[in-house]
Amino acid sequence: MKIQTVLLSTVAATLTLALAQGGALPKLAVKPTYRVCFNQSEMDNPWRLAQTKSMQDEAKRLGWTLIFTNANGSAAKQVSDVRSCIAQRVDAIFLTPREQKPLTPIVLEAKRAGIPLFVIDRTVDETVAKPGQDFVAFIGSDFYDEGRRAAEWLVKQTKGQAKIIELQGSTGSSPAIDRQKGFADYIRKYPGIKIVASQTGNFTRDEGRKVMEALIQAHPEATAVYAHNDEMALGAITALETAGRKPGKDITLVSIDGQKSALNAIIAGKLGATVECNPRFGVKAFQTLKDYAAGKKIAPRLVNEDRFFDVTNARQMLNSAF
Ligand code: GYE
Repeated sequence: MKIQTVLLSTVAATLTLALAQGGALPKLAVKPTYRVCFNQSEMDNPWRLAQTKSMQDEAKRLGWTLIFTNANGSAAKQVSDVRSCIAQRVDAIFLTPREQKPLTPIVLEAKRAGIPLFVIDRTVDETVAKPGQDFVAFIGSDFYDEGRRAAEWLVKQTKGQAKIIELQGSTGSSPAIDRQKGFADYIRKYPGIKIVASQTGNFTRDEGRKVMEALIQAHPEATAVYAHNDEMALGAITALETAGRKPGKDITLVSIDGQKSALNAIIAGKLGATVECNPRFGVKAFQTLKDYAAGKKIAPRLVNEDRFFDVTNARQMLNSAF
């Protein structure tokens, strides 16, 4: 490396660090109502719809003004959505970052602008922007553990023998990264369990179906599917049936989210199990904001409790699923 490059990258690293670590979190006054932003990443599956509804319902119940933006699956649009919330001087921001890295600098920008920001559902790059330091808190599920739980079920169900096709979530998103890792770390100690192919289906049913169409052609030996969300698992079921396979019989599927249609697929014997990922954030997110304004100590990570659904409880839990 040339000396200038070394110097430049050192300056850049120091700057990032200074920006990330400078100063306390912005304060929030106690008020009867607030004007807050909710910056959603996309609205293309039941999970997102349920999450948005839960935020809107709670804002309505409290009589707060909720400015809602939808990035339509574009990290760049989401950055400008947050920036426009900063420009509007809202009281606080709830951000559900589509991807980790591209959404990290804007979190630091909100802090510099004096606006408290809550990261909900997915997270940012926490080595650069830290919960409790650069943003108030992360509220969401433990995605690593969701991946681990899916693996644990699959290993048991297949008695330690499986050739797995993995359908990953949106590339660069924290649930895709952590669900991949939690699963991979767990299966490492089982020599009979192998991932034969892994590709992104972008968390959508249609892409899940298309990707599975191609992968099952290339890997007819597959005996299991691990999908990072239910929508992709449901798409995969369609693709597998078209290819003449029998989901639930000659191929075992496990996924994550716990939406109603997935529970119905479990009842129909096609999907094996799904780890819940609770999308109902409204009450918790708004309560955390109120606690923060009141000066209470907020834990940097507020982790949601997630249930687990399989043939033993799907029918009974159906009504409580989203
Ligand atoms: O699993 C998926 C959604 O970020 C946890 O995103 C969320 C995930 C969820 O699109 O269905």
